[in-house]
This record gives sequence, C-alpha cells and structure tokens, in this order.
Amino acid sequence: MTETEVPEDHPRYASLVTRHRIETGVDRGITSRQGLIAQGRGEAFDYLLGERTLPSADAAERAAAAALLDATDPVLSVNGNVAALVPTAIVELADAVDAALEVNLFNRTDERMHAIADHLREHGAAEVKGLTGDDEIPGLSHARGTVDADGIGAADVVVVPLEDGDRAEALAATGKTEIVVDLNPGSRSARAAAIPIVDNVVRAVPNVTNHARELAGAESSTLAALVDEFDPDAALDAAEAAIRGGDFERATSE
Ligand code: PTJ
Repeated sequence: MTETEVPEDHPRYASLVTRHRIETGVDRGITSRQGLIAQGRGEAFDYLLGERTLPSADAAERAAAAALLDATDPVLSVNGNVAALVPTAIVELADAVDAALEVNLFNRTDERMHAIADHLREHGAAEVKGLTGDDEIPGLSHARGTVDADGIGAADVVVVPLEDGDRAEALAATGKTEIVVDLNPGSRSARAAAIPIVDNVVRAVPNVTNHARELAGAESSTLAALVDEFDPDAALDAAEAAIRGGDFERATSE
C-alpha cells in the first residue's frame, strides 16, 4: 500500500500516512530501523496528547520562529525520521527563516547521509550541509558528535527535532540556543532545550513556518522579547498536565 492508497476516510488517516512515510524512509535507506521504534514511542505520546497542538506548544512554536528569525546563523538539523516525515516542510521552514539545513545523524553512515541529502535536494533544498563533518560537538564519543564547522559548529540557534538525549545535552552545553521538537515532555532532549516544542514534528514544523511568515519584518527587539517571555518549564509542565489529565477514551477511540 502506498501513501496515496491509504483510504482517506479512514478515521486514523493522518497516523497511517505518517507510518507509511517512515516505512518508505526505511525502504529507501533514509530512516534507520531505530527510527521505527522512535516513531512508535512518539505515537503513544501523541495519543495521550489528543493528537493536537496544545496552546503551550503553539507558544513554543512562535518563540522558535522568533529565535530563528533573530538568529545570525540558524541551522535546522535533519535526521532520518525528519527527512522521511517532513522533507518539504523542513525545506520551507529553512527558506522562511533563512536557515541552513544540515544532515546530522545519531546512527551516522555515509550511505544514509548521502541518501538524506539527495532526498532534501529532491524536495527543493538548494544546499545541504553535514557531509563535510569537519567539527565535533564536545563531549560526545564516536560519530555521534560529528558536525560541519560552518553549519551546526558555527550556529547560534539550532533546531534538533527528535533528538537523542545525550546529543541534545551536549549541544545545549555549547551555549547555542537549542530548539527541540519531541512528543515526550519528560525526555532529556526536551528538558535540555531552551525552547522545547512538545508536538508532532508533522504539525510543529509547518506551524513554526506559519509563525515565521507572520513575524517576518518584526524588529529584533520584538523577536527577542518573544523568546525571553517564553518559559520552557511552564511549557513542559503544561504538556505533562495534558497527558496526565487528558480524556484517554476520546484520544484512543478514533
Ligand atoms: O536518523 P538518526 O540516526 O539520527 O536516528 C534518529 C532517531 C530518532 C532514531 C534517534 O535520534 C533516536 O533513537 O531517538 P530517540 O532517543 O528514540 O528519541 C526520539 C524522541 O522523539 C522520543 O522521545 C519520541 O517520543 C520522539 N518522537 C518520535 N516521533 C516523533 C517524536 N517527536 C515528535 N514528532 C514525532 N513524529
């Protein structure tokens, strides 16, 4: 069954399409098999959140847009799940905030690095970083810490969707402003981030772009105020409260 063959009237259409994208990503050598497990974990949290963008996540997405627009050298990090799920949307976000795209993998192989870079170019990316690998995030062993010196290495603001906790903590320790997209508000990645976005990457990335388009042309002081006013702990608490206090029957009966 291809994406176009998923029955549109199925009550869980959006979820089925997402699963097919990840499956196709694995078949094409873009997504790692661990990416399937990560997706399953994310889906469970999304059920509990009611598969919607919480007001607190929308506020985080607006703060993320402001931080990206106000950045000097913003970079969007792309892994195998992001490339499979939102290739067009991540290229559009990069264009909207004038950010670089960098392939950056937890399970780094040359084959997957090239497959993802090609996939992003097929979806409109003019330039894709990550293949040079001439810098390291301090404190990470092996290829997990490899980045481009003129990409994540030089960035002041980095978006890392679906990130491993160790890497997110090491990146935050470099002093860069870290924006994490992660459906688990208790994950170390979300807790390490200056701006944690607790939302599905398929909703979060287009919504950050929408906010960026609205905020385009705003003064730097306005953008900086939006970032300063954002409270990461309050956002994480709101997501946790939504999960613990949610209407479980409604979320799972669709
Ligand atoms: O392509 P690679 O080699 O860089 O590997 C990417 C994965 C995601 C496999 C790797 O970074 C990994 O193993 O990540 P973790 O430690 O499983 O963490 C992934 C986090 O993302 C978990 O907290 C999930 O709940 C969350 N997550 C999964 N799917 C989504 C998600 N968050 C937002 N949107 C999703 N669709």
